[in-house]
Amino acid sequence: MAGTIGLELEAREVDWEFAPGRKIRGFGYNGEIPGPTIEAEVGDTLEIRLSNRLPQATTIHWHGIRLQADMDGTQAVQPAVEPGGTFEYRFVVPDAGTYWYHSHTNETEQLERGLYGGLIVRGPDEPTFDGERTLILDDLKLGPDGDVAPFGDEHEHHAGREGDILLVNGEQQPELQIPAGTIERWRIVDAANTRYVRLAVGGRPFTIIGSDGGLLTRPLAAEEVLITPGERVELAVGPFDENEEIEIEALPYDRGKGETERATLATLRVGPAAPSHAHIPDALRQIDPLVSADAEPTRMIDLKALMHAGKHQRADPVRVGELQVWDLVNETGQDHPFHIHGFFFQILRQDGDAAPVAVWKDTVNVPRKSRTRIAWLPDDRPGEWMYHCHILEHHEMGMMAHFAVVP
Ligand SMILES: [Cu+2]
Repeated sequence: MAGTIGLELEAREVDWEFAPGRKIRGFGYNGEIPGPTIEAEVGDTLEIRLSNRLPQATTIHWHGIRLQADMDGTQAVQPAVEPGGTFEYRFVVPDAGTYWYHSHTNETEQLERGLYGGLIVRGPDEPTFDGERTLILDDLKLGPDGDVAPFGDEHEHHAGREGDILLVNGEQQPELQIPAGTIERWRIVDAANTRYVRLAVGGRPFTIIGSDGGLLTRPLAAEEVLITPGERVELAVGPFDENEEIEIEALPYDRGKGETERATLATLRVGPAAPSHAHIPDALRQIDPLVSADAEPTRMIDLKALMHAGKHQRADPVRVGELQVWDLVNETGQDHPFHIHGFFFQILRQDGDAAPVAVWKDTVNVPRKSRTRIAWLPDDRPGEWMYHCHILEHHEMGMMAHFAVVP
């Protein structure tokens, strides 16, 4: 039975102790960074009252949720909530998966300071695991004085903002525990402004079971996975042997700004064995293709032009029920994670190759000098929507466009 989940989220300043004895002035929901993880079941109604105790205006975007346009949390659909003000978000969560919520106002500062949290929606037929955790990845850029580095630096506008301090659930290099012999479901979100994370679990094999819009059609064996800002991935991790100590790592990746160094995100300590009841079926889910991978594009989006055209761009409207096949063309020298609000798409091709597995996405990395073809169907939720690069500094600079879904 679908229910209603009521929650108050108070955005306010918080002393953020991201490492023992190291504090900065953060922005949190209910005093926490990340904010409280919201857990719901498919069909539930969320009634969330945002109250703003910050010294600046804010809004909340419900990243990945197929909600009505007026609840999307952008300033295209609501006025920003001024300090002392409130706003009531009310929407149904129609799809199982790993989502997240975050500020959509002065994002470059508000997300860097911690205004984000997880949103988990469970379906009736979830695979069985021995444990589950949500890991929200982030980084933090500090100045020489140990405080958050100033915002709006010219270099950041082009290259994005990356910090040396890597965070998992708001903490630098936390220790995680897992019982030996067990398999856990890890729901991972990249909440960083810019940082790409090529994630590995000590070089051990794991299984990718989900992406932005819930489960894949079938599990995929892997030893690493790239997660770009805004994206989610779900992994089945384990089993490990007693007393093992495993580094959860970010492997080097070059997004067009030079290769990053390998870094430790967290340490996983394996404790005494526990019985396992985990079962990952060979078929996780049915996803019907929207269209064949050879479909001709109905629209081309030139990311280079989008990046340089400045703010307040407007793209052509799309009509409810008319299939969209978009070619995302990236002729710039860096990768860009393309995010569309309110709708899922399927990846048809990446640089000419058909996508290996059907999956619902709302954010996809378009590597530099390449193109990605996506298909999506505007269902009956007309209104004002947008797409943008999820490197927040690019978004702020204007690498975005508003568009209407019209009846
Ligand atoms: Cu970008």
